[in-house]
Amino acid sequence: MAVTAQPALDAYRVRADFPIFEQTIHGKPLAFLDSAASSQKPRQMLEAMVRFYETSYANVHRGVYELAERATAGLENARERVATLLNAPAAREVVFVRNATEGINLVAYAWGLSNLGPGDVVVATELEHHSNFVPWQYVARRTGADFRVLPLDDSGELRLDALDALVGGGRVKVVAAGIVSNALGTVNPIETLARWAHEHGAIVVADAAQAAPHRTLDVQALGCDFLALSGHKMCGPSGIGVLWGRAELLEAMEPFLTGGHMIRSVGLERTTWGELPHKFEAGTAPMAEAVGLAAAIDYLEAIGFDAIERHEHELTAYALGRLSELPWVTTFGPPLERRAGIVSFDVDGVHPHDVAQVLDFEGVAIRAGHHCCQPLMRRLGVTATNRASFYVYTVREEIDRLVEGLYRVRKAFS
Ligand code: C6P
Repeated sequence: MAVTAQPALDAYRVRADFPIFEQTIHGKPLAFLDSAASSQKPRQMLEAMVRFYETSYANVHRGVYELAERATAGLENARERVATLLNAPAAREVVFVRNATEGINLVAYAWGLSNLGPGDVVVATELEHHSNFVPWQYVARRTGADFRVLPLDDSGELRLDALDALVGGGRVKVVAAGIVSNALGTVNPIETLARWAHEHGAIVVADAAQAAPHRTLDVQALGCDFLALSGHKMCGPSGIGVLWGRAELLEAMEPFLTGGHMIRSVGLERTTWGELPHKFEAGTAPMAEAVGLAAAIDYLEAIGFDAIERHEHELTAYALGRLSELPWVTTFGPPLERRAGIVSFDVDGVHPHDVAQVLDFEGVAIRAGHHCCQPLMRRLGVTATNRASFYVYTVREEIDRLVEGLYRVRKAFS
């Protein structure tokens, strides 16, 4: 009797939760292969936000009436939910921000401006998204610290062997690294990097924008000091992200944004700051978005992060196999074992924007460009790549349609 391996998850059933797939694009079913840019939204998350707006909406942490209390409970329940997701020691270490970019800027400004100076070294990686590269480069320049970049090997993996030489005798204060690369899918050895950083007295700022949607994260096991993520990449709404930070670091930091809600008391001469996390949450909170993010986390956990990771691994193996049938396609990135559900590739002689446009007519959405990773593009010797990225609702047929579309691209441009 033939034994068939059980698929990690039933992506067709999952897909039915996402209203976006009920339409056609250019008369074709939608093959959405751009989840690394932003994910689609399940009905469960959308309904949670509508329910909140219809039954529990008011400003939070201000009113003493029933609705305000319900809204505050929604926001604070979401904070607890995120803390559990990340295995954070305390919910007050979870700061709601707009997105991962804002979370990293918060650390760069509020920690970096007070803790960096001449003689200090800030290390980012050549693989980094601009969001965990530019803020550090900028704050290093503002403070007189040295900004250095950890190089990659030819398959797009971090050259950890170059770390010691990179800092030389310098005083390394920050190591900024992504957990998963958005451009190549490389899964970085953050734990090893964090051990090295801590031995040198540096803090580790982990960019989890591409990791949080797809894998179990444990800030204590990772050993990082700060971690940032975006809700919109993990089935949640746009407009909300998370910065997690170790309480003692957050407590010692100056605020990033100032104004309403983040204060303890305001006087004519001087203002004092509120407790964590409020010190970092100036202005009205993204409360409906927080409720949506909590529902998205519930949704992903019900599927299971192990199943999600296995599903994406199977799809990536399939995609790499199918693309290897096309001798005029070059793929970039590390071996399958150290790669998440992202495949970057080049089609001989055709600019990625043209590739993406032809594919769009076939209903296939991919991203083409530098993926906010210009230092990486330079390292690869290209200005842009095509990128297909997978998620819980991705099915093999979409990868087949990508490959069929690439034959059309080839035909159109040969
Ligand atoms: N990457 C992509 O297509 P924001 O925009 O703040 O939600 O996320 C920024 C960000 C930070 N780090 C990584 C690793 C990312 O991938 C992203 C967003 C999108 O790859 C848009 S450039």
